[in-house]
Amino acid sequence: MKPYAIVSDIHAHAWTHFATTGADGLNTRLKITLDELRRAVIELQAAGGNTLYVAGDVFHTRGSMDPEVFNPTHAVFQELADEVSIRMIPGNHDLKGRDTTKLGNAIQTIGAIGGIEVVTGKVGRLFYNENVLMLPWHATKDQLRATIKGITDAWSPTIAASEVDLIIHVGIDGMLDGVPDSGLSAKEVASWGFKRVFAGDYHNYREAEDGKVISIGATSHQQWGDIGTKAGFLLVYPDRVDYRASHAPSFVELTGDTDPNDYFSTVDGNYVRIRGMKLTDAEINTFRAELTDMGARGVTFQVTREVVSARGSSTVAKATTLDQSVDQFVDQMKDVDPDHLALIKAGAAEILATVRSVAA
Ligand SMILES: [Mn+2]
Repeated sequence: MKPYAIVSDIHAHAWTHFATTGADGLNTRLKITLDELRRAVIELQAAGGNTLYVAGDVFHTRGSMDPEVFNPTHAVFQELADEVSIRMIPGNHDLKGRDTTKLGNAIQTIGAIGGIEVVTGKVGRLFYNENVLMLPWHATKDQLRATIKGITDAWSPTIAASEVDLIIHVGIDGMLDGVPDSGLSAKEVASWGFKRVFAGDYHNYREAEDGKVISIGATSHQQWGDIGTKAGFLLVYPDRVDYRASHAPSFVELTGDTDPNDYFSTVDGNYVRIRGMKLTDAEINTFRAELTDMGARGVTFQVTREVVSARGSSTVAKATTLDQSVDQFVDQMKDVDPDHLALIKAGAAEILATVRSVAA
C-alpha cells in the first residue's frame, strides 16, 4: 500500500533569531524550513507515494508578503510539483482576513503552478484517489461545524464519511500543552464520523481518540514556544500513520534542573536556551563555548546575572504592571479570533521574559 504525505504549519519566514543570510541571499532558517519540505517529498516517493497534502500556514506573516520569502517558497513548490501532486488549504496565517478567500490568501498563486491545487471553496474538495476531503480555514468553529454537517448530510448514503480522511486547519483541545481549551474537543471531532481527521494549527504531532484525530504538527520548530513539541510530517497509509520527525534544529532548554549528562544529547544540532541559573559574565562565556563545542546551533542565556544591584524589587513591581497592561491591551484587540487571545498573551509574556533577561 502506498501512502500519501501531509505537512502543515511550514511558517516560511525570514526569521532573525539564529539566522544569517546565506551565500545565495536566502535566510538560513528559511532554507532549513524549505529543505524539510523537500525531504518530505523525497521520503514520500521512497515509500512509493505521489501525493502531498499541505494543511495550511505555508507562510508565517499574515497579510503582508516578503518577496525574499515568497519567491524561494514558490520556487520550491514549483520544483516539488514536478515530482508529486500537491493539494493545499490556506491556514489562518495565510489569510489577510478572518475567513478564506481567493483574493486574500497568500498561497493562491502557488495554486497556479501545474500539479498544485489550492482548495478555497467553502465546502472544500473531495479527492477521490486517496478519499481525502480538504476543507479550508473557517472564521469560526460554528461555521466549520455547519459546513461539515452539510457535507456529510449531502453525501449520505452514497459516500460514507467513515471511508474518508478529513484534512483541516483548526485547533483541537488537548493537542498542544499549555494552550487553554477553546471548545473543539477531539471527542467532538471524532464524532463527525470520518475515518481519520488530520488537523494543522497547533504545532505538535499528537493523536487522540484511538488515532482517529491527529494533530499534524509543524514541519520544523520555529520559536521557544515549540520546546518539547513534535515537529515533522506524516506518511498516511490506509491502515496506519507514520510520523517522521523533523531533521531541522529544535528549540531546546537547559535549566538548573537538567542533568549535565543530558547536555550533549539535548543541545547537539539545536537552538539552546539557558534558564533558571545564576551565572557571572565569565561563566556565561565559558558555558556558551562548551555548548557550541557540543554542537549547539545557537545559544541564548536568559539567566540571572551574578552581579546584581539593589534594582531587583522595584523592577519586579514595575514589570508586573507592564504584564497586566499588555494582557489588558490584548483583551481589547478587536480583529483577533477570541480563541487565540490566550496564545497571544502567552507570546507577549514570552517576549517580555526575553527582553528582561540578560542579553548575553
Ligand atoms: Mn500555524
